[in-house]
Amino acid sequence: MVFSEKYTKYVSTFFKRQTITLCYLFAVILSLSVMAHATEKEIIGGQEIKESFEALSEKGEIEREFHIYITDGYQEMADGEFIYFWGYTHAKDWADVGKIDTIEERDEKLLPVRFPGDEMRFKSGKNYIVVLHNAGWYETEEHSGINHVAHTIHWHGFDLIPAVDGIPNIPYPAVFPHETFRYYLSIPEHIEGSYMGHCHVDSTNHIMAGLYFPVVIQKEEKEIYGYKYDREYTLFFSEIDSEYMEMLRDKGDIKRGLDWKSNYFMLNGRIFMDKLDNPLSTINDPKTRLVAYDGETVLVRLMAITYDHTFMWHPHGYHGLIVGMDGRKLPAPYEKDSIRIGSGERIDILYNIPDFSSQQLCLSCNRGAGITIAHDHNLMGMVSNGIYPHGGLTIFDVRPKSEKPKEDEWYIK
Ligand SMILES: [Cu+2]
Repeated sequence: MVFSEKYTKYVSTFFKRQTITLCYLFAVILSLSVMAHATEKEIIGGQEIKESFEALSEKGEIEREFHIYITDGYQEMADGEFIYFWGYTHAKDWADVGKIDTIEERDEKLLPVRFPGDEMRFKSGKNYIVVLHNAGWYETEEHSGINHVAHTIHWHGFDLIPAVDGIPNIPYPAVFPHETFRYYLSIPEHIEGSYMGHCHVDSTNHIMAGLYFPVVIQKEEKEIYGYKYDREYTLFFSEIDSEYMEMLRDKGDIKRGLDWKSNYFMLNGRIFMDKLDNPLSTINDPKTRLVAYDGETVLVRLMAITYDHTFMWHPHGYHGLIVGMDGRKLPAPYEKDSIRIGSGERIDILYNIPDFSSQQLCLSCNRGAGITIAHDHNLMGMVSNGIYPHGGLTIFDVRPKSEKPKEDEWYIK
């Protein structure tokens, strides 16, 4: 072999070896980077609906993508108790923050989890994608039977096709820890009103544990079914059994569904406390204290999730005009002062606050600014942990027009 041939062979072998080494190094770096950015596993749903939404996305016709996470936590109640629960939460602006692996990561990336979860709001005639992430449990005992459970979102009242309706295995599997599922939602032009989302896996355990949140579909700003209003509140009644929840956290025996015995009855996940300045009480929550100004019309979107309690919403001082139920306009609205609501129902009620701002005659008599109470009149619901009036009670806090802020900065959208 002449020198030049020998040299060529040497150089070629060298480069082959280098290439193999480089490929190996590249593979190692790639797998390390994949490990460092381990992603969630996406559960593949309906291809047809996915493709149609990809086409809408290319045309810029997806109004918004929401990312919602399921995890567990403790809710501090106004009476000082901490209740273990499961809930839906999200990051700032409902952004995608990827896989959650540790409690530190969860607390850093996601807003504190609460039940009910935060309201999700859609516009009539628009398309949305909601991505459900199962972020896993962080508060359970190691041996608990509920340590590896799956969830979904059932869009209650949306009348959807099974592919995005959140019923496990009809036809797509539910979402286990570190998995995701994409819900494709097209809201028809003519649909508006009040709805809710909740999990539909082992529903008695999962829903009662706290997996529910209000949903609003809005056609026009400050208008419902053609009726104008000045401000609105969503009031979500629910009940929880703190001892059963502790059993789930510890033992996780999901076959004890008939042992549930609610000991807390709540409005927006809170109870009323007779110590009026208690910061966790219903009346000190801006979403639950019904602040209004003389002469205004207030929309109350009443919702409920219950095990077997029926709530009876009863404001003192006001009859409400029921304009919609379960996401549909009532052909003949009617007035009531005691409004029964059971699990899954939504009732849209308008309260016309009379304009007596100059008189300020009295409290609780519908003749001037002041405070009137509004509460569950099925009186079991006025007791939590055995004590009255620690239940679903809030107040109408009607203020004179002169105190009305120029800009309703606190108005809850
Ligand atoms: Cu669930």
